[in-house]
Amino acid sequence: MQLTPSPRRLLTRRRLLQAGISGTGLLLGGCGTSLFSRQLNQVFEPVNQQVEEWMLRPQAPVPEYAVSAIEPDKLLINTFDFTPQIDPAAFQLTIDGAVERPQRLSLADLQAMPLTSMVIRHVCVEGWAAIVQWGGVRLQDLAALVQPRPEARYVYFESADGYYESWDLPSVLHPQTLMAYQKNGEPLPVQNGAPLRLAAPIKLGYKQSKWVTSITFTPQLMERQGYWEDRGYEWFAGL
Ligand SMILES: Nc1nc2c(c(=O)[nH]1)N[C@H]1C(S)=C(S)[C@@H](COP(=O)(O)O)O[C@H]1N2
Ligand SMILES: [Mo]
Repeated sequence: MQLTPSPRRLLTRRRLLQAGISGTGLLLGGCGTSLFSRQLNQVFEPVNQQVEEWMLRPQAPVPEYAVSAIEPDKLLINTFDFTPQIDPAAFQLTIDGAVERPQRLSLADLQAMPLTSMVIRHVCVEGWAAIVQWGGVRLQDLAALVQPRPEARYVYFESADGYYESWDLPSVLHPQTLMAYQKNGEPLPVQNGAPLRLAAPIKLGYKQSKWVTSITFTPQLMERQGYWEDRGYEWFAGL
């Protein structure tokens, strides 16, 4: 695993545009797909054909709900131990591992990236579900920034409370997999994972790490797979 300390790169919309990533459309808009493909080709070629293929394979978006369908009282707090207090001004997200350009991003850096908002159903294996709106940055956009190497197959998420998770790369690159900093149109509450948590309609609740501090691309799944997985729960946990 590469742990090169990277010089801090300031993420601006302009820089994203220079990298060939536009803020609109991406894989969700049918008419934007070919333009996005061309832009991605510029970003990746010839670095990473396998990852590029996954990014461009059309992954059907999960249908979303209307804002009026949000169920604010149904999203229960589910935290295995304690609620870490993270100073948002000092917060840094590390993205490293099998990537060409490791990054350390502040909340301001993340908020300067295109914001995606979605209203989806959160499903916990413990027998409850809630329709919730999440707003944040697509993992797909973060991947385009760090440029996963060809051997990257899995992604590990470490959290400030000691929670950890691993995901398959295609699910990470799904257009509705977000690093969220908003819930129901407001800044993410600390109990729900502030400043930054995973949110996606394609996996069960326990895959959706709160208080994420680092994201690491890896060639292999390690023995340590996830907090609940290592206690007997299913790893893929797709919905
Ligand atoms: N860091 C961390 N992330 C976590 C958990 C946790 O205990 N710690 N619990 C998981 C479970 S089981 C669920 S259902 C959701 C709950 O998210 P919520 O508390 O925002 O409703 O967070 C997931 N992410
Ligand atoms: Mo859960």
